[in-house]
Amino acid sequence: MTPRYDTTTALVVVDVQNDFAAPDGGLYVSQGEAVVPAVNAEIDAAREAGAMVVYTQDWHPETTPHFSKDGGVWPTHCVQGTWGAELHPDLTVDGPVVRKGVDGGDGYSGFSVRDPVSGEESATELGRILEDTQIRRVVVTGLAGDVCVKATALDARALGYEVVVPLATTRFVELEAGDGQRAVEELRSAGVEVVPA
Ligand code: VGL
Ligand code: ZN
Repeated sequence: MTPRYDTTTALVVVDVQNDFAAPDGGLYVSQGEAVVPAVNAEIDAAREAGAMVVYTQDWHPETTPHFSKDGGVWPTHCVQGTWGAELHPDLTVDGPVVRKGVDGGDGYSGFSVRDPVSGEESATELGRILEDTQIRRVVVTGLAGDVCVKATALDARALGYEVVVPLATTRFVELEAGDGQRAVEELRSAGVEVVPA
């Protein structure tokens, strides 16, 4: 089901990038390519209603404690300037793109960056973009549902927005089996409206 859009609603499209959404991507999320038409349909609905669309892009340096080769948990993905970091070629792009992870932090949430060494958090432009346009409701879509979509939706809730996550527009990476189901429960307990696919 498509959430309703209006000028106080923002659609946030999280990390629909080749490394997550293409079968030969560096951190392919199973069925990740299936989110592209589903997200495009949301983008069309949002644009028709005059709602803003904002994109995030995972944008890591070559070396970061985010990657398993450097002591983290993830295979190398979304390295700045590479094919894998590009937004999926079939995604409709019409709005600002906020890059995260740029400084070597994990950058899970579109709203904050965390310094990998000090652990200190600071804000990205996403929060300011939503404040400047008087947004009260945020629809969070994209990849991956149990990582960056979850972190972005939880931060949006913490910032006081009404938050909707349509499951048809996301897929789970499941670093550990059950992460997807746990993410849905966590989102629901935080007051996020999780729309069944
Ligand atoms: C993501 C794992 C590592 C995501 C980003 O976009 O969900 N997942 N980096
Ligand atoms: Zn990443």
